[in-house]
Amino acid sequence: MAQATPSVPMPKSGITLSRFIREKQKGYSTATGEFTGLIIEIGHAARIITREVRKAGLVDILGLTGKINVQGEEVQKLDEFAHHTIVRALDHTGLVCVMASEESDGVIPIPDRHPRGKYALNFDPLDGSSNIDTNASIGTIIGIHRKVSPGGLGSVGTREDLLRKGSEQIGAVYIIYGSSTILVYSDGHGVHEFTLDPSVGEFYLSQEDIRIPPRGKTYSVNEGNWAYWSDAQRRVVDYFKAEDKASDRPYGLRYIGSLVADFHRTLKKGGIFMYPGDRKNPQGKLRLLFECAPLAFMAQSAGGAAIDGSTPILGIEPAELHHRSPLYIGSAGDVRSAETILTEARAGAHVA
Ligand code: P6P
Repeated sequence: MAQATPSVPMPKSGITLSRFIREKQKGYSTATGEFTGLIIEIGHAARIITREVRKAGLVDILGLTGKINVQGEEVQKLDEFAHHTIVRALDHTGLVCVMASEESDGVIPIPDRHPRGKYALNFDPLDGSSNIDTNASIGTIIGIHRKVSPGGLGSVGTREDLLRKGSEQIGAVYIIYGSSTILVYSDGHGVHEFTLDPSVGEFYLSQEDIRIPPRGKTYSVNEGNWAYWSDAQRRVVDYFKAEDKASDRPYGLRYIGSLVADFHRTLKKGGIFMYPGDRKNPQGKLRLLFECAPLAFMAQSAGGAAIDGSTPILGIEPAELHHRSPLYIGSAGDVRSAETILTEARAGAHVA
């Protein structure tokens, strides 16, 4: 007697990352399975980094390497480990032609001994690393481009494949190493979240097609920089703090100081995350290619928005690999409110 199909639907937890993305990609006539393979390899790297992050409190992997990265920041051992893990997981797959990382000065070529593929990756291997020692969530951010430099498939990738507008990305991934490890990816058609079951070593679908609410109830910014902000930026924060029942204000303030964690909350619950430019850093602190553009791609795919204060993040032409940009990202309505205040303040300043 065949087992009757259980009346209880298969729990979403039964859908693995590889099964989900294979079935999704089958729906695309031009899919070759290479994007699928790339995401699965990234998932493998995420599991290895998870293991080290979980051990970090136990093994002598905390503390500093004594090295300084291109940003002038001390490189933590876990940063370096995450960087090398991602490079090693991808460089031999024949899926990638070139990479660039927040931890590398220039481009990362694929060694001649390995085949080269059609994807070019910009990534921040371990964002929020200043939080490593406090056990706060940290994460990996990856932007995916298709090769455009001459030479055809299998040829060497160059910085031309990486130094591009965010609107040319064909995918983005971020991973959060928190109370659990979450992997979120988008190929431009929806944003999907997977949670790692460490007992099985598999990522299982936890939310399909995430949509950012048109407005939220929180704003997220480091108010400790108030003294360095422009009047326009102060007006934006005053707006979200002001009482106005009709627009559900004041908003609550949530700020973890780890971009992937602050963004993930904003993606799921709505609201706005801001890292503005200020007197100390006119272009802000965040990197366009390794942080802002991949998350802007994700936000747009989920119905949200991302600007630098006036221009869509996805429309910015990067000047160099480590280009920095101010970032306002989250619910379309809240980003629009911030943009209106900034624009009016600039016009007013202009008139004055
Ligand atoms: P601040 C972490 O160092 C980071 O790069 C992002 O993850 C985070 O959003 C931001 O910097 C926090 O910066 O100046 O508020 O500590």
